[in-house]
Order: sequence, then C-alpha cells, then structure tokens
Amino acid sequence: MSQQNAIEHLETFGYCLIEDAIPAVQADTMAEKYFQLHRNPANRVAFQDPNDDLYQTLFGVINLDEMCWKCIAHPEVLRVVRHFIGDGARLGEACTKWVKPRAPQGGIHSDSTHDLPARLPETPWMINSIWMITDFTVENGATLVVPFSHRARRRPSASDIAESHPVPVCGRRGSVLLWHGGTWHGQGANTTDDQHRMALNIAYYPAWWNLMREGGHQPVFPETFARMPEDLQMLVRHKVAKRREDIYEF
Ligand SMILES: O=C(O)CCC(=O)C(=O)O
Ligand SMILES: [Fe+2]
Repeated sequence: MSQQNAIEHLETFGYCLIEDAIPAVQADTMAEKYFQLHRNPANRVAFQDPNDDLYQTLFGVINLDEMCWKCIAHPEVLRVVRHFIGDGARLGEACTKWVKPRAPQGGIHSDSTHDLPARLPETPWMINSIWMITDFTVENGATLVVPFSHRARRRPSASDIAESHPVPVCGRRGSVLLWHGGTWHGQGANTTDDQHRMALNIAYYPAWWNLMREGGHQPVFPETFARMPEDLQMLVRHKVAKRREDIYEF
C-alpha cells in the first residue's frame, strides 16, 4: 500500500495495513527475543496483568530490546502517524503482546478513551500500531477491527458490540497494522493448540496529550536514551526517567 493509500485507508476505514515494513527474518529474530523476555520471571513486574497467562502484555520493551527501536521510528509509519496527529507526535509506550494457544477473544474497545467525554473528539488523540512479529492469522488471534467505527465518535456500548462485525486483520510477520484510537477493536481468540501470536504494540499520541494518564507505561531509562539515535530520542525525550513514579501517576 502506498503512503497516500495507507492514509486514505485509515481515514476511511479507521485502520490500515503496511505490509512487509521490516523483513520477515528480522521479525523472527525479534520473536525469539520477545518470547524469552516474557518467560523471564524478572520481567513479570512490568506485565499489564500478571494473572493473565494466555494473553500477556509486557511494558517497557524499549529498555529491554533495541530491535524495536527501528519499528518505533519507522519512517513510513511515522509519515502516517504525523499526518493524523501532527509533527509533534510522541511515543506513548512500546509493549509486546503474546496471545497463547486457547486464549479467549479480548473485549472490543476504543483506546485511551476512559476519561474523554462521551462524544469523542473529532481530532484524533492517538494512532496505535501493532507489528506482526509472528504471522497474524484468523486462528492465532489476529487483531479484530470494526471498519468505519471511528466515525461513530463513541466508545462501543454492549449493543454496539453485539451488532458490529469485527474483521481480523491478517498479515505476514514484518507487517504493521495502524488504527485510529477511536476505532473499535480487540485481540482475536487463539483457537489453535500450538500456534503463538507475538506482537509489538506501539502507541503514538499528539504533543497535547497528557501521557501521565496511562496506567502501566514505563519510562525510558537515561542510559537507554543515551544510546538512541536522534530521531528516536525526539519521540521519547518526554518520558526519560529512572523510575516510573518520576513521570507517571502524579
Ligand atoms: O493484541 C491485540 O491484538 C490488540 C491489542 C489492543 O487492543 C491494543 O493494542 O490497543
Ligand atoms: Fe486496544
């Protein structure tokens, strides 16, 4: 999909897929690392929900892995992101999301809307992205999206969810799915006995967004920041700290 097509697709449908944005072999190397990170007991403190074994979210990956840096500052992705939320776009968080065999479907939701007004802003407040680190298939828990739902400008109610038709976005590893924060979506069920879905989820917010609201997000450690290329530093310089408490949960 060309850049312009990606933008138009996201504008119209609420999401777009950029295929093969990194090579599949690179995704394979990342997958190996991310499964290790999730299995390492030392990282459990940065799980979103330590009690959910079948669907695991690990925050703070930016400090644990340098391979994700290229994804965060990926030029093609950033062009789409900046089109919607401006040149001051910043990283919210980069986290890995592992859907294990037999994981049930996640709830359909919009992102970062918990304290927004019922009628959601017309201006996008977030562009979210999920990198397929393993292939995404209908069976292994590919992300589900409800096309056009960002236009409803509301969080999905129970009846919205019952009446909507989420579609799985499948793709080869190395591809990246982007969506508008107001697009209704959720993690698909993994109906297999032996296929694991690994993803790298990278959220971007406009310069005016108060990032301190987001639960579980981790700082970029100063020593990590010092090693980063300048384009990445520009995206994360607002969240450099030694401890989470120093920048979040004021
Ligand atoms: O894991 C997924 O497929 C969806 C995750 C999600 O809802 C999100 O990143 O906002
Ligand atoms: Fe979400």
